[in-house]
Amino acid sequence: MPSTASAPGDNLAINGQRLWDSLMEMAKIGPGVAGGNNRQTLTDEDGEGRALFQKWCEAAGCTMGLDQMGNMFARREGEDSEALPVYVGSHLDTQPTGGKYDGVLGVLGGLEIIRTLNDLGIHTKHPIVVTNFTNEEGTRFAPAMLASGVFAGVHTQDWAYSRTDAKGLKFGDELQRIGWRGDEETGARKMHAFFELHIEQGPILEAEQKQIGVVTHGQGLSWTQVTITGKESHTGSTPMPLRRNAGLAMARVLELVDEIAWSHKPHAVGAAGHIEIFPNSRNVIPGKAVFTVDLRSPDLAVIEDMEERLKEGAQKICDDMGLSVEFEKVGGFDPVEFDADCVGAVRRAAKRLGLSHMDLISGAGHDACWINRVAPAAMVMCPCVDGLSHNEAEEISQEWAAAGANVLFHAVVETAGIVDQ
Ligand code: HGY
Ligand code: MN
Ligand code: MN
Repeated sequence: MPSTASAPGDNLAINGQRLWDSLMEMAKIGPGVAGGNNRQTLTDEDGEGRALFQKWCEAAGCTMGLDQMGNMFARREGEDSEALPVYVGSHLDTQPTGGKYDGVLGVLGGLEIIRTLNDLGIHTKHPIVVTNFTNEEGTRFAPAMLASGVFAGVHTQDWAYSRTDAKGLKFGDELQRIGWRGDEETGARKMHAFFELHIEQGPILEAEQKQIGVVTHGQGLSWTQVTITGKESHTGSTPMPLRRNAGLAMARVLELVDEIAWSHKPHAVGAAGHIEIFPNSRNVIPGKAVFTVDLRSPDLAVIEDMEERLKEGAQKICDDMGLSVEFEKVGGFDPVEFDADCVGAVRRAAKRLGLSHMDLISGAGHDACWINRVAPAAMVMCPCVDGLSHNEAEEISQEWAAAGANVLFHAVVETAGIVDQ
């Protein structure tokens, strides 16, 4: 990583109230039913959120770019226009029962850096680009981090365009429909570095009473879609020995997933968040069950062991019950170690600002996990109340948001290099 010029003075800070107001303004788009958000990727609400973000970026003097995956780029010029930009961002799409801060804090925290540099009249050597990555959540179109994955060369764009949602609508068609399919070749942009601010989405920072997480690693993820096929029949007149109950087999497999994850305590985790049962009628024995098993660990060997035991165990359960089972890997990435220089910039910023901080392994996946393959990357985390996320009750304090954005500001500006202030 190229050397950095002077870091910003520790008196330099973002405008926490403006950041908070922008978060609340964005939260009005695609509201949930319980105070959070349902702004799923490539919906009209996602399009509205993109338009608001673009309006704000243009008002801050940025020039906008858009690639063929709908990734958005808001560029603030640097003194050296040839220098590779420092990128900073995250995602604006949410879960169906999402919170107001997951992803959004990272995008609007990046915008707040631009707004603050404008206020202070600071010029940086490297340009700075604020980024919104499409479909980080992977909830409507699997896998998660789809567009940052294409940007990093992990997925082909054609494969990404072919991904379908529960109604059979294709990613590429939906991106076109909402009018956010750009012309830029995805991944053609080269980065000097990438920084992402994100809420922790777990309980550690709050429990340890730390304001900042210096994210050194991201745990790995494996998504296996399991399809179990039995036989529909009457729930009343079918004798127990004759039943081929896909729902029961799924329940036994989910019990097995829990056991496997616990066997690798304290770090491994496992569950299924996506579950579909067919025909889902009150008086029909389920003939089919389709569900996605989400397995995670900071240790790749553990992930591989859990995947193997899932397949072996599920196959035995189904064989014993006279049902068939198929497995499809629908997402995953290896554990990530972030760039030491970028992590150092985050840690120096937290120290300079006198904020309590600790090293952290990210439990959730993030766009930075893929971008780390094509550019030096690091993450800043702030606590969230009760560690809760992917729930409309997700909450952070204004102070936590400002502290995280200040560390992001200092790390980004130190890396971009200050020319004058
Ligand atoms: O699944 C994840 O870890 C991320 O929230 N998309
Ligand atoms: Mn996120
Ligand atoms: Mn999320």
